[in-house]
Amino acid sequence: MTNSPSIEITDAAKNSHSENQTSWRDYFGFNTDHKVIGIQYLVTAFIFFLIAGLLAMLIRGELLTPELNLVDRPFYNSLFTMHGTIMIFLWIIPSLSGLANYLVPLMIGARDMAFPRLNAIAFWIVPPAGLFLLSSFFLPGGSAQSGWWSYPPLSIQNSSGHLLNGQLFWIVTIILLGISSIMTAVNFVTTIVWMRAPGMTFFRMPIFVWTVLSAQLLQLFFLPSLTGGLILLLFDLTLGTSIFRPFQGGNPILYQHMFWFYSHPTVYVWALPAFGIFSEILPAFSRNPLFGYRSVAIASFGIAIVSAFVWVHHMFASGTPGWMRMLFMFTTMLVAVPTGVKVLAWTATLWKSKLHLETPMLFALGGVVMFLFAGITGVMLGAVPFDLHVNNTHFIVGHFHYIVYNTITMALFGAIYFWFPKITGRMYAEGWGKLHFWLTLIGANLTFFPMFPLGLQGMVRRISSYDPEYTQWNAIASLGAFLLGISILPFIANIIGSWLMGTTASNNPWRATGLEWTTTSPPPRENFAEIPTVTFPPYSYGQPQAWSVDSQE
Ligand code: HEM
Ligand SMILES: [Cu+2]
Repeated sequence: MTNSPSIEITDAAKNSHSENQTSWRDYFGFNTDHKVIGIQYLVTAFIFFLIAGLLAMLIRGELLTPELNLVDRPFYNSLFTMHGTIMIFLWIIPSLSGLANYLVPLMIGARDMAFPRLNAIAFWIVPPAGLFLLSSFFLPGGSAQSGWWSYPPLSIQNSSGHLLNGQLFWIVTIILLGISSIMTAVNFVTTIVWMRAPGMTFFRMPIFVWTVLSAQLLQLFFLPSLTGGLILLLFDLTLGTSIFRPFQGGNPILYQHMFWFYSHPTVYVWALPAFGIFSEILPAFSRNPLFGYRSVAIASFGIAIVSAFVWVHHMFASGTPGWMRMLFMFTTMLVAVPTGVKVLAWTATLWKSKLHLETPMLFALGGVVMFLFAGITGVMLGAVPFDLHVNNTHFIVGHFHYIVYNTITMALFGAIYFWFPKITGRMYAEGWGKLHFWLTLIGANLTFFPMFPLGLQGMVRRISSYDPEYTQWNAIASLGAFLLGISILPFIANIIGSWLMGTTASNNPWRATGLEWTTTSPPPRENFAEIPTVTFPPYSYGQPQAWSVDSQE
């Protein structure tokens, strides 16, 4: 018994490959296998992560001491703009697309994504777009310098002329990456709705699949707002229109709405899959079913829906009228409800169980605890009076790095260790993994915690020199950042070394319950010898064989 849409896939697969083995050459070409594309995304994104990380080291190097001594001011502006842009659009988003690409078809019992060629096209937009953005460093006048939001009028005013070449490159890059992301979103939503194996009802899907579905629906609905805003910005920049130009009757606040209407929901495009990762790893390493599975699944949609109505909390200080501030303060606080459901479910899953503290579990536990800091400071920022006090200070930078590094990047590392045996057929080295975890946890807190007191004391963000009173906390943050830089080395050594010569992994080394663990490690070209029929709910630890396929272990 197979479901009908998989016929198209089998065709696509036949065109590109007939045998089951993937060779290293496949990774450098146009390949339609979702697993190859998943790895292409992950490796590409990781390279951009290293580049943006180097830019962060330069930023923290400059901020090590109060004086301006490493770079000049325009280049500092380039640094934080490119760091933020690359980290978001070329690390977080593509790495999560890569992970979801690899896992979702396996988890729902499909042979590939719904549109394999579209999938490959979407990927192949990313590396050239990223290189195009990087090349803007070498333009006369350098890269874009107006921050990752590119607010007008700063991003379009023609004071030096040069500034704008970099800005042009920036806008074109983000439009291209947006087109790629829309293709990806169409593909995931179609795949999850139509390609599930027999018996894989919505409420038997692993939570990771739920979170990908809700995140990709957000992409589909809200990304057009950013792309539209950027096209209008491009008009103002190149054609001399005045849509956002305040002195010629344009409205710069309109851009802020178009930007944040997407860019708040996008925070959940990153965070939801991270929650999905926690929801896979915590049950596997406590050998417990996920507590409150249905509530967690529904909460993913709850978070997605509420997150669509909070964007004005980024504009509390933009002359927003009082009633609107109150309204969006309320909706912002509301996000804590479905999020709280998840945190409670994770805690209850761990309750009174024996924890197996291998590297993926350490990263998941660390990520959940760090998320508490991120979430609590987020609710604090949702309160208008508090936000107005710390607006545009390092408190904000601290808050969102607890999300993007300490929660999401930690979750991604946990996911890579967790599924490494499945992806490569080999085990990683546990000792190196643990070293990576502890260096990350210590480094990340040393780097980002000092930003809270600094912000409360009034140190604004996006400045390259500061008053001597801020020296101590900044020195700690910079040393922490260098430690964080070092923490990546054991990771790289482990991944490359283990991939080449790690011990062979069994099909299900963690005794986890997802469908992906029932096939071989690595899985064959079309994932399953025979499409499985699902008869059990997910996370059925302590139950008999959950799937009606032969267990190969
Ligand atoms: C490698 C560790 C990292 C360090 C040491 C670091 C450090 C910093 C610092 C110091 C700033 C503030 C610059 C300023 O305001 O003058 C900053 C800004 C920023 N970072 Fe990071 N960061 C790291 C990782 C990340 C990650 C993983 C993301 C993921 C999305 C990210 C996204 C951003 C964004 C969006 C900005 C704002 C840029 C702007 O103001 O336009 N960072 N980072
Ligand atoms: Cu927001």
